[in-house]
Amino acid sequence: MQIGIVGKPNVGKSTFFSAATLAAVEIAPYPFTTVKANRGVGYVRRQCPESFFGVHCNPNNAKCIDGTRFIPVELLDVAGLVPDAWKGKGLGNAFLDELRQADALIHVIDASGGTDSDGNQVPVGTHDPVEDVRFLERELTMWIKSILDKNFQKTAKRIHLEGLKVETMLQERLSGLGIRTGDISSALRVSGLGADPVYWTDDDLLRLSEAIRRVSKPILIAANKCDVAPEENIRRLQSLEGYTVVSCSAEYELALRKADRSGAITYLPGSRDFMTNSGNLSAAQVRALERIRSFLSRQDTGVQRALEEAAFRLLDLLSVYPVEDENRLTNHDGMVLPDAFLLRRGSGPQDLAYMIHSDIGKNYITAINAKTKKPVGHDYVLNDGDVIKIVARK
Ligand SMILES: Nc1nc2c(ncn2[C@@H]2O[C@H](COP(=O)(O)OP(=O)(O)O)[C@@H](O)[C@H]2O)c(=O)[nH]1
Ligand SMILES: [Mg+2]
Repeated sequence: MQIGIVGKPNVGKSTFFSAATLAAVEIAPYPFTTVKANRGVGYVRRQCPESFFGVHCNPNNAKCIDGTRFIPVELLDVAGLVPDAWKGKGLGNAFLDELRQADALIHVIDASGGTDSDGNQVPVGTHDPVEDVRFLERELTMWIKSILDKNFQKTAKRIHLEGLKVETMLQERLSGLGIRTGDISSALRVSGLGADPVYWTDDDLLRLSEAIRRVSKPILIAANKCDVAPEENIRRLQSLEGYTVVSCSAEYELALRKADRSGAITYLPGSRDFMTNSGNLSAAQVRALERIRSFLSRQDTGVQRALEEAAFRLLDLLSVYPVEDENRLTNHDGMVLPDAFLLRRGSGPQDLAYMIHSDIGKNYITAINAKTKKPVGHDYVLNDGDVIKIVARK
């Protein structure tokens, strides 16, 4: 699963990204951590099934603290988006192309209204953050439309003359955009378009692009800089229809995680409290921590919650634990409940098998539910917290 952190310059994307990817506890390096500088791993929390089984887990791809599993998700810090990026302005299409593989977006907004449309600093309260929401929607929609527009008439004629399926053509054009089969059909349905694209107008294509954006790149709004934002701005963002909005202070979350790292405090991401450990903090550090503590008495910093809302609300993901021995709950090295995977709701055991390895997916026979110790039925769909042994042909 990949979540893109997007927004115009200076809203706090990199701060959010650094905070979310600064592991509070030492975690084994995950394969994709080294891919690129702007890629990193964040963690979403789920209750570990260890308590259900009365065992103690040995996590491999994550950490488990007091029965809470921190499960990895890949995060992508995307360079600042400026108006008309879809036409190639600024980093333009390079920026947008980075988003191709993203399953969901966290749109970081300066809710304080202290950053103008181009990312310049302006006095707090002078820019309307709701404008930024519409701006990103438009950039993404126009980007998708520009992909559909290329040689559209020619392709439409071919479909018309040869009686081809329009879904196939759209799927081809949008391949690499992380769009699932089914999403295209539902986008076509929503936009009320006929099967023959020769008759589609430019407006039709715009509506279709809009519908495709909604299904393929769901957006969560992180109303950032809420530590300095006027209350009114947060309220207006929260009342936007069709959006999940999380008010955030990426700066406070980063400060807390750094202080935790240094040993000055003990802080668990997402919590509303921390413990001060060291007596030799400077007066300035003490004041900063007190300011954050008073902020936490009103709300958490929002960073952890934003990731979890994106994973579990927008993407509707489930956590599933594959094991090789359904009685001991171990992998081949004897580690108990080693890995947690995130899958979309509606996935079956064979989807899990494919995630582990394509060969295991191909050779899949059945699966055993470790909670019941019984093979699952043919049309079994996975539940959150399932522990599954895959049975595959050797
Ligand atoms: N008050 C406040 N400032 C923040 C917050 N997050 C980021 N900033 C500041 O906003 C500026 C831009 O942050 P940066 O992460 O570089 O933004 P980016 O260009 O979107 O990556 C920096 O001065 C940050 O310290 C926040 O939650 N609250
Ligand atoms: Mg940045």
